[in-house]
Amino acid sequence: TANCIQRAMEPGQKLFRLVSDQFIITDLTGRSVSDARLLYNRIRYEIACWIEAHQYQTVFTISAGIIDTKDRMNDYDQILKFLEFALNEAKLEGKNECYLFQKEDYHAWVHRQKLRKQLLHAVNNGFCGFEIYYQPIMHTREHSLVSAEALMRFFVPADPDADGDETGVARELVMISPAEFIPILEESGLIIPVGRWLVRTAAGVCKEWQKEHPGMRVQVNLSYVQVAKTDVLRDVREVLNEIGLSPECLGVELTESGYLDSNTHFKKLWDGLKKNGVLVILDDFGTGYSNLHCLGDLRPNYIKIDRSFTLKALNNQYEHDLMTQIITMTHKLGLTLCVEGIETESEFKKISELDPDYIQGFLFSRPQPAEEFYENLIGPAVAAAHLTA
Ligand code: G
Ligand code: G
Ligand code: MN
Repeated sequence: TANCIQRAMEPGQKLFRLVSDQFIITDLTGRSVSDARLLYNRIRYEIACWIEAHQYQTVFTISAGIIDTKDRMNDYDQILKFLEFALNEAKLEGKNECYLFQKEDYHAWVHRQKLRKQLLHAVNNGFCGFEIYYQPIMHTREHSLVSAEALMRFFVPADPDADGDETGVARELVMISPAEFIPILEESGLIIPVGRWLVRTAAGVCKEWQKEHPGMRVQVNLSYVQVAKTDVLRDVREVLNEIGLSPECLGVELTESGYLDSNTHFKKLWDGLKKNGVLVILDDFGTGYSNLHCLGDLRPNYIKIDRSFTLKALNNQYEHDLMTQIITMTHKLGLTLCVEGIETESEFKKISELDPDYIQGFLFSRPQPAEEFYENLIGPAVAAAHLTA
């Protein structure tokens, strides 16, 4: 390998072996990053020739991280750290690739590492930092509360560097978006304990709410990692038994992502949940793979129309007609339908004309903590029930 690399090098460049199969090439002659890329391509060519000449008895890839040390990088340890990161990024790009070091990428990676640690710490400390927010799902015609979607939130202390406040006073908390932390939970497998905790907590909260608002339901989102790696059906049944919540008061929202389609766990879980009376909900309908074939293959109890589709239907006649037909069709199939992402009265009016069963959106309420949900939604729902009684 070293010989191949050396054949590709230019005068003034130096080759060092770092450890095992890692090398460092330095160039202090003032050549540019594009010269570094050219060098990388020549190395790959030399190695490809060597492999070919040896009848493919050995095959390997060559990944490279490139650092431009012109911007005042002269700390050897730091450069090594950056190089390790850069090489790793190249490998993540699929190997046999080269990656040019970018400070922003490095900082994003450091941030993710920190968040990963905070998530792990939270899981090991009674899920402290995790919160569940609830967003109401309303009956379109009756304007009444039917269910709540449980949505995960994660809070971390504000960065102490940001405000320089070292007085020991409890620091402010900042909320991390699930779009950011759920992928990390999934990668690390932590989604499994956190997901179990969420189902248990949300089911318990729903049971409490039912004391005042009988028939109240709760809906949880499941990610494909949970489906693939744990026995979700067993977990769900255990929780329902323990809490004493009827299965039809728990909804499980799943998104068909193409991956799940071919997964036997997924079909088994889906059918098992249905057989046990739990509501199976096809989330994000109208995006990605959550499309017509799912209605046939999966036969969900109910489907949720994604906000992106709702927006199109609000702004375009053709999409509006399409949504009208989809709602008519799902009703003919005996399925329930929820339209997501309604933010204003005028949107509500326009979408109501299509007669979807349920509506979810900021118009009724943003996702909020259980106590606030209780005050703002359960209370008024109970009062309304008394009025009609
Ligand atoms: O609440 P918000 O719009 O920020 O959520 C962003 C995304 O995170 C949504 O797609 C939502 O489905 C997802 N999400 C929120 N809570 C959970 C959860 O508990 N489990 C999983 N798998 N996804 C969640
Ligand atoms: O992917 P999923 O359908 O689970 O995403 C649900 C998310 O959609 C919730 O986390 C919620 O924050 C978000 N959401 C719900 N209603 C609205 C809305 O009216 N407008 C916008 N922009 N987002 C919404
Ligand atoms: Mn959802």
